[in-house]
Amino acid sequence: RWAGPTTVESRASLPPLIQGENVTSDLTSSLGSFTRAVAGRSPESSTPLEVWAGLSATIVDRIAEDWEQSALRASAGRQQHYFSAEFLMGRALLNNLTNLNLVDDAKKAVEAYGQNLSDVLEAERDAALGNGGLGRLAACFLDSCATLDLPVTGYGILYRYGLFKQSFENGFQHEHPDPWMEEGYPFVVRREEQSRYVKFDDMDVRAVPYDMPITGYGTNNVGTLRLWKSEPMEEFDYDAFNSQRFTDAIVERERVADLCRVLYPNDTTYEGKVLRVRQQYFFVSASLQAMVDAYVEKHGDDLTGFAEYNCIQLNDTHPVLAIPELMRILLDDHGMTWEDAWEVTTRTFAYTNHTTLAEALETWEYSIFQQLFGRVLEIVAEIDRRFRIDMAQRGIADHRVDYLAPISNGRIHMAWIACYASFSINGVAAIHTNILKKDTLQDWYQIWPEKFNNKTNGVTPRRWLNQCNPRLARLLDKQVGSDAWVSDLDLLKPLAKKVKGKRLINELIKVKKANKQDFADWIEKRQGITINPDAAFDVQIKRLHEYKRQLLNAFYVLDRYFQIKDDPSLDVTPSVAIFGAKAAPGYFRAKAIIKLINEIAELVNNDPEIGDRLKVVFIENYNVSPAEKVIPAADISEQISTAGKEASGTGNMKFMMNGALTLGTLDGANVEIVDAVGENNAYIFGAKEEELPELMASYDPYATMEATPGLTRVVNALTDGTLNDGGSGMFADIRRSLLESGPDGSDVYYVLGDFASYREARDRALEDYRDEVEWARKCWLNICASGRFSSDRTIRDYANEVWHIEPIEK
Ligand code: GL2
Repeated sequence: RWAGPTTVESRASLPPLIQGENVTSDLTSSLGSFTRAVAGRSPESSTPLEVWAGLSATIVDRIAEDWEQSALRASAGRQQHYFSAEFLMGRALLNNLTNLNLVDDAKKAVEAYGQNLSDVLEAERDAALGNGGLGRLAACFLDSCATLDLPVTGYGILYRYGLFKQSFENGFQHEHPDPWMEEGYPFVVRREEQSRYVKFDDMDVRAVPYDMPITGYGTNNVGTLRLWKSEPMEEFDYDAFNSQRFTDAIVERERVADLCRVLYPNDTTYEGKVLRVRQQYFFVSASLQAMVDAYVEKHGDDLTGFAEYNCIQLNDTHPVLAIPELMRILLDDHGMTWEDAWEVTTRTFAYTNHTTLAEALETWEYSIFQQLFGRVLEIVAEIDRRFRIDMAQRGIADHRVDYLAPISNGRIHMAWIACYASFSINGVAAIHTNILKKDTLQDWYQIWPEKFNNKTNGVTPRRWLNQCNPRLARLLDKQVGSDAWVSDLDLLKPLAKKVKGKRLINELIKVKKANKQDFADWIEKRQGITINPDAAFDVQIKRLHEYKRQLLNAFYVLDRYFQIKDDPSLDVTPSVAIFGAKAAPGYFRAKAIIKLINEIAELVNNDPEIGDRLKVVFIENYNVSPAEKVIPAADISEQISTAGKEASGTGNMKFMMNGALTLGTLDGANVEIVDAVGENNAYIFGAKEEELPELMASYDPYATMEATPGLTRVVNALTDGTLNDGGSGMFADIRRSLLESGPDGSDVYYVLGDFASYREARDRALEDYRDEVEWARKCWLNICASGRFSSDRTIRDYANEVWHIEPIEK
């Protein structure tokens, strides 16, 4: 078990899962061998990164046979396949050590060479093959599938560069490449012999799978994440290399490698770039070929039964090209009729929608498809033709048909293809699924209500509680009487009745204090900022987006700053506003908000009159690993999106599990969090989703600003010289977005409209925070009520209601 940055402990009472004569000495000797092989020197003089590589290889060595057996067992029956352009995995080593119950032994093994496990674990780079919630959800799902012994494989892309690294220079965000596996990465294994060819009209590429083992908690079942890498068809184009065209040949090789080079850094918006659609086709084509080949090998080349044995979940529209591609494979490679192929296809796919934001619904220019894959376009056109006939027969009005058709206005509509061809369509929280039904996908809902279902997101309690918060985990072990809660989080529910227990609550207070001290030490060391661990830690960590309203949070901080300046003796609960966020490199206004928060931090943190009453921390290069540090230390969880805009959110669940109280709007899964814990144990504010249309119709942001005490001063600070945007004009742009009329202004996210209500709720939370015991009781109730936000629950629901798969027989 990971016990913060300085010590590592594990649950000593449990026997290691891998039984052996002497696990520790075995581990020590294989760690020695693998480290020597990687580092080419003794483990004692190797760097922590080299020992990390050695220990990681040791783990892969340990699980290799279980992995092989699990894959065999899974392929015996019906299987589920999870297609996703993003898997935000984070670090792997501690996760695997914990699952195998080898933390203690690893610690001893590492120490036998004079090394320290914490340093070794901290040397690991995050596998940041995703942008945010959508990618991290895929990672949590794989963890739950392995733990629940379900036959599920993930498929994605082996990006050479993960999500960019963020630095702040003079408060501005700068982006740097993240070559995350340049120094070697033992947790993926190249499966050369499983390579497939993917054909584009303008190039052919070889797809080579790199498989990552996914261990589960308390099981020897090991799942697989298959990440495809693009390579030239042949290692050398000998003719070209041996002629004057040597450089052309090199350039061509690079063109192929380019395909997987980089993850597109947009969260909830899409970029209509040729390379992006190439990436999408590349990984779905390779994955489908492998699936179909495996089917043929087992069942022969009659593919009519394919959907009995295989189901594919499409994680958003990014992999939707799999629909026409499966049609192509069935028609062209296996000679099926259109009708039979369509029957198989429409019984294979299930589609998850992750956002209602219009800018996220992928559509591709017709001409891009023409250029890249004419045959796939032909198939899409035939789907479109038959769709129009089908709809006409159902009596759907022409203009509706035209709107919903796969091809309209010279563009291909990926979400419409998904809705038409999938047997299941789901949203990711109750409110989100309802918005899909009544709004975004209303026509589809009218035609096929039975396709629609909700699957509220969840997060894995292994990484997001057991590993990142060992102190709380140990307290829960004691209360439950075992570690059974780690794979059955509902076991925490009955513990709610212990909320009056003085001793328990005091222990919880101690846990939180120690976690806060750890975070304070970590951030001091990392960024040189000193914070008071007794202050309330108020945390907003998520991608930077206007709809998530980091601006509302920043305005509160500024307002409080001005209040203290007005009355230097003001008695307020000391608090630290903690932010972590990356902005998409091309999202100007999101970058402006980052600069703004950094300027506010500069102003507030350096004002001696403010002291400990208010501090602002912006965690640089926020990612999975920093999240694991800050979530266990949080007191207040900021979930303040404009109602109706955040499909679910998953950070909200992680905070709840770790005993932070939600300060939020009735949006996404916040609605269900409040429902689970009761409104007295959360701080809810702001306009509701159903109220907003009417509110917006008569909304006057300027008048609202003027009518809200203190708000004008805050908004004016953007441009009156209080804050400095380095002459970029960024802050004036923020002000315009709020106050000016027109489509780019008008405060469309209702920041000023919700300000008063937000301020009231946050003030109230900070006031309540002063009563340490009462506060901790609310935290306890949140922890105990978090069971339904375990991704185990989500995955069970998918498995039973959509995938129709059973745990594999062992
Ligand atoms: C998102 C949603 O914005 C977020 O609310 C949700 O929790 C996740 C996972 O379902 O999906 N949709 C999306 O496109 N991204 C998300 O994080 N990037």
